[in-house]
Amino acid sequence: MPELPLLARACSHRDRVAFRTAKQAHTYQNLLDHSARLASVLLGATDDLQETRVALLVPAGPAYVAAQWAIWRAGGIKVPICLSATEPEWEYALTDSRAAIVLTDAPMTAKIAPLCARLGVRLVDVNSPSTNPAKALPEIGPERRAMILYTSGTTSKPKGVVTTHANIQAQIESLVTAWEWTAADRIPLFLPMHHIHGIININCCALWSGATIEPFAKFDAATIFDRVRADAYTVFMAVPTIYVKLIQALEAAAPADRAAIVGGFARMRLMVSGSAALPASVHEQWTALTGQKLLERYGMTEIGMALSNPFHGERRPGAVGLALPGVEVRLKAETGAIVTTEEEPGEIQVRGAGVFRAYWNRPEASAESFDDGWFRTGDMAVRERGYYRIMGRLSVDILKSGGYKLSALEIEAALLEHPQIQECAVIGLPDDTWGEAVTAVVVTKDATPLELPALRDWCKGRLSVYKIPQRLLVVKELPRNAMGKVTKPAVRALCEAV
Ligand code: MCA
Ligand code: AMP
Repeated sequence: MPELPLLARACSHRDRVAFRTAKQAHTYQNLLDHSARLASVLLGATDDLQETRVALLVPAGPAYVAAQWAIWRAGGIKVPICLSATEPEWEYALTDSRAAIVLTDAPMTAKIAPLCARLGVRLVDVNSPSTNPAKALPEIGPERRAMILYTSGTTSKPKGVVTTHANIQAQIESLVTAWEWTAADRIPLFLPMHHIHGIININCCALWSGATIEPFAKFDAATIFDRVRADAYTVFMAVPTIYVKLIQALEAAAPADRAAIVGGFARMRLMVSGSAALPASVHEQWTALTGQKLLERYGMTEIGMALSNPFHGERRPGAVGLALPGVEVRLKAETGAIVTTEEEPGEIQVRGAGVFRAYWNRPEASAESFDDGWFRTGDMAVRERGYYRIMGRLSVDILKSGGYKLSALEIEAALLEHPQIQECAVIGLPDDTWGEAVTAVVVTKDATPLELPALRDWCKGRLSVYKIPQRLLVVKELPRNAMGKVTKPAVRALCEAV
């Protein structure tokens, strides 16, 4: 029997279906067997990977989970990387984490093999044949480091967020309890598998519970609608941009189709939104269309989920509810005092077993991000009629677009490599579909015109698609304060004026 609780629980559901695809059903036992074989391959001549970093480049599905469990069973740290990232972005994650192995599948092998060869990283296929004889697997304690997730912040390059097995278990148990997951649940999974939303909230919670996941290579409204009208799901989780896209697609559907699809949504026991602010208008539109009251929650890579509207009780549009089980939340005012009354804003600070261990190899950033044992989220909130409401972020250099957290500084650094760009400032402007649209305000080196399509083309291969500016404003000079520093509020005002 495997030691890790997540795997022990999988054993207790061994005959249930963990993944269902259009072609096949995969039981929990299939995943356990696959992961044991692969753990043996990863171990090779060693008995324990001893926290070796293993990058994971596999789409959502049974092979992803087999690989994740194999890394953990062999004693490694899983570093999931973005399937659609550019080569420089992959290289950064592999070198920063000092990954020794990349685990991937046949379709991705050709894409990453040259980089692995250049960096001297071992490339392992997730479907490698088993070693003979199978190796004994090491004992894995809860305090062992399990995962590094790269997240953008106020530094130019993303930081690695390190969580232990105990942190991950706490994050899962909190949500399974709050949202009453059971083995009877069925959920689609179309979110990327290098972020908490896909990894923990959907994948790990479902598998902890013995539930069934339907994986998709990417989000596609028409595909999802076909399954929703067939009552394929009991639970649904997505980012606000996806709800906006679903509303647009539902409104465009023929009335008879729309009625059938809406019926499928209405019959689900839970629909969740998170990763970015859900506009109250979208919340209300969704209820008007489907009768479902979305449950909005708030979380962060460093802490998992922290605040949630209740499963039973009022789900208030524009609010994120209360602290989840096992999570302590406080607001700290600008004065340094802990907020004790309603209507007074403060920074959200979080404490609990799900809070990450540290940033990978960044002791100073790790120390700075805690305030007397509480994690400083950098998000402002206020309590109103009992519930927290998110007001925004402390840093203007962090954007959220399509549910992805982006660093303005990282995008600015990339744009400054452009031969025509002298100076630039990146901000997020409100956008009905994406939440925020990446907007670049630039000063060019000469009078040669710089157009958005050409700039976007140039960015391809350098930046992931969601980091590429959607809007461009060319100006003579960037607004600066008395100290000569570019001021982002003034940059925003400039954009709003045109
Ligand atoms: C893509 N496009 C964009 C953006 N992204 N345009 C503006 N802003 C963007 N952010 C454009 C592309 O350029 C392309 O344009 C077209 O949209 C289709 O691109 P594609 O990549 O196919 O888009 P998509 O597949 O429709 O993606 C939309 C998406 C995706 C499904 C909403 O962005 C997504 O999966 N987001 C979720 C991210 C997530 O899981 N975040 C959670 C992290 P053209 O057609 O002109 O080429 S946060 C987290 O984990 C915390 C803990 C939490 O609280 O949950
Ligand atoms: P990430 O680092 O990608 O995990 O993103 C975490 C950030 O997403 C948080 O710090 C918030 O700024 C934002 N976020 C997540 N959920 C919500 C929400 N329900 N409302 C507003 N912002 C959110």
